[in-house]
Amino acid sequence: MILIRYKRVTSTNDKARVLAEDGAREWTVVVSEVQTQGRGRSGKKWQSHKGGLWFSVILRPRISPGRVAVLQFFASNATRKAIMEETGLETETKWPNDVIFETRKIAGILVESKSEGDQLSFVIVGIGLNVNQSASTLPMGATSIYATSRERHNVEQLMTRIVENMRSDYALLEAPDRILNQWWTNCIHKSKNVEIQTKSGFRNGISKGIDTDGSLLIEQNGRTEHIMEGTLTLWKEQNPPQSNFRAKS
Ligand code: BT5
Repeated sequence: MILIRYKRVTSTNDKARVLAEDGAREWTVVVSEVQTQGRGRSGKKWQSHKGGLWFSVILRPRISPGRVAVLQFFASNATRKAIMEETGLETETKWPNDVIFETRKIAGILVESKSEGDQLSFVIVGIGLNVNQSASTLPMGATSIYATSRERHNVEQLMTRIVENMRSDYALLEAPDRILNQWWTNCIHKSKNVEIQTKSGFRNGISKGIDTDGSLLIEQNGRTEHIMEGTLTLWKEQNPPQSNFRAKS
């Protein structure tokens, strides 16, 4: 691992992209104490104050561009496992890119990539994990390791463990069933009733699994639908919206 540390950047994904364009090697990692323009999917803001872990990993996997979504699940697995190994907290995954403790979001993943024709040039895996921030500084629906356990942790140690976990599963990206199965086994909405807000409206159904293109399979009235993109809400019981989980995507 080649580690590049900053105190303050706009986004570690931006820094990593410039390095990747310049030919940086796989497993080059950019980490920053603060991000001034940390981002999530579709331009959403990612709050990145001091105390959290904000980093990006440059990868050049030999997979087709159509399979790049698998890296979200790969990175979520590595993050969930590292949290368990380093802190003992049991978290769960939520489609497509969240790690959840109980009902709150503790980590998010942002995968960005560049391809030329049917060749993937590079992938930037951006990971944000709330570590030592107190609850009052976190956005609604979020938690941190400290807010949950009252224990402070070394952010770089957590980062190293996440990267090690990614390395040990890296070869699985070419035949990703094990990555997807592991993600699904630890998924918070496995076989549960969910609602997904998509660009074309809301979809409801029982979440049944994920496909190798990253889409979520939901079943309603015996029909299975693939959802490519959206924000998922999990209903605890069958009576929305009073019992809505507050974790946001
Ligand atoms: C994500 O997006 O969850 C991806 C977050 C990726 C952050 C990392 S940090 C290192 C790298 N550099 C970056 O600039 N990004 C990556 P999404 O699923 O779109 O969720 C965004 C939503 O999460 C926001 O709209 C808020 O509701 C919520 N949110 C914002 N900041 C949060 C935080 N610190 N903890 C938990 N939730 C947060």
